[in-house]
Amino acid sequence: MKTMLKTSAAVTAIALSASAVSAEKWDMPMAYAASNFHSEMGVVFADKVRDYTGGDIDITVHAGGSLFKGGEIKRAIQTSQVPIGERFMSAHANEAPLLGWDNLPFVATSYEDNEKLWQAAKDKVNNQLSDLNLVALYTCPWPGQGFYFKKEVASSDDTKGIKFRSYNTATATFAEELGMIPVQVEAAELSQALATGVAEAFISSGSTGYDRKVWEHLTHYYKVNAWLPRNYVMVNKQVWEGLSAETQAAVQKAADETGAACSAKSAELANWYFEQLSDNGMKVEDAGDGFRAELEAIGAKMTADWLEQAGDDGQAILDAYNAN
Ligand code: PCA
Repeated sequence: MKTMLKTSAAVTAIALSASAVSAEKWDMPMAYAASNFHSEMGVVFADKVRDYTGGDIDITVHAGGSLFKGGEIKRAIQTSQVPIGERFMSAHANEAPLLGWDNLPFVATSYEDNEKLWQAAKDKVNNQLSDLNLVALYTCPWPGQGFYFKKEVASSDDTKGIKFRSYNTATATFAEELGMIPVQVEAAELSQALATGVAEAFISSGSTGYDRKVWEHLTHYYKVNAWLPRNYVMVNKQVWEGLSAETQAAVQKAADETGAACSAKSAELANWYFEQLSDNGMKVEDAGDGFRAELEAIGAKMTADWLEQAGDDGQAILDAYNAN
């Protein structure tokens, strides 16, 4: 009996020390404002992970580019400076064109179609991310993308020479096609760029315009709804592969639930953001027919360019999307 007690005490001690050793603290840099729904959902995810792993993984969210700037987050994860983080997926399309799958103008402009496109793209995107030493846990769409200006714009005649804040190579191309001068600026630094005149227009959702209070500098928002780009929460591949199957399943469950909740939140907020822009004095309207026709022509060219860069995999994604 005595021996048994001793043995069981020893087993308990080992179990305790094993769980103490396996309890991991993960810092999770995120690129966008702490009050933005993406970042709030990052905190929901962290809470779920803590819950479903029984405290084995304890994630601390660092929003707003505070730990690593938006443009540095992917590399920080790839090189194991942090195990996990979040970023805008198509910002990485310069390195891996396939990751621009969600940046194709006027291809999938509702949440439903955007989800359909993601289902068509998912396996290929995950293969691509694996080559980059990353594993995506969940993705979440921004509301539709439209144009912010500080004057009325009826066609490209009105956009020539404007300094345009872009967030990836595709939006820089869009700007150039409209005769504008692109400059890449992080969302976290957007208010400052507008205040100092580094940028005087940009493309984004109502969400980022609201977060950055752009009505302090700009006057017009055109609801083009060109695409719904996604953020993704990614983890370093070795870190992921080092987890037990049970822990992976717990983290993935947290990720699946958070991804679905985040997407629903985005849809729920889309019009609310427009109301906030409008309540703060901006003119929020649909682009005029002439401007829209120009944007659609540029969009078709951008999709053709993407297909050239993304090759057969890109074509397969669009084919699968169109077949459904
Ligand atoms: N907001 C982010 C990306 C897309 C969006 O709606 C930004 O403007 O940087």
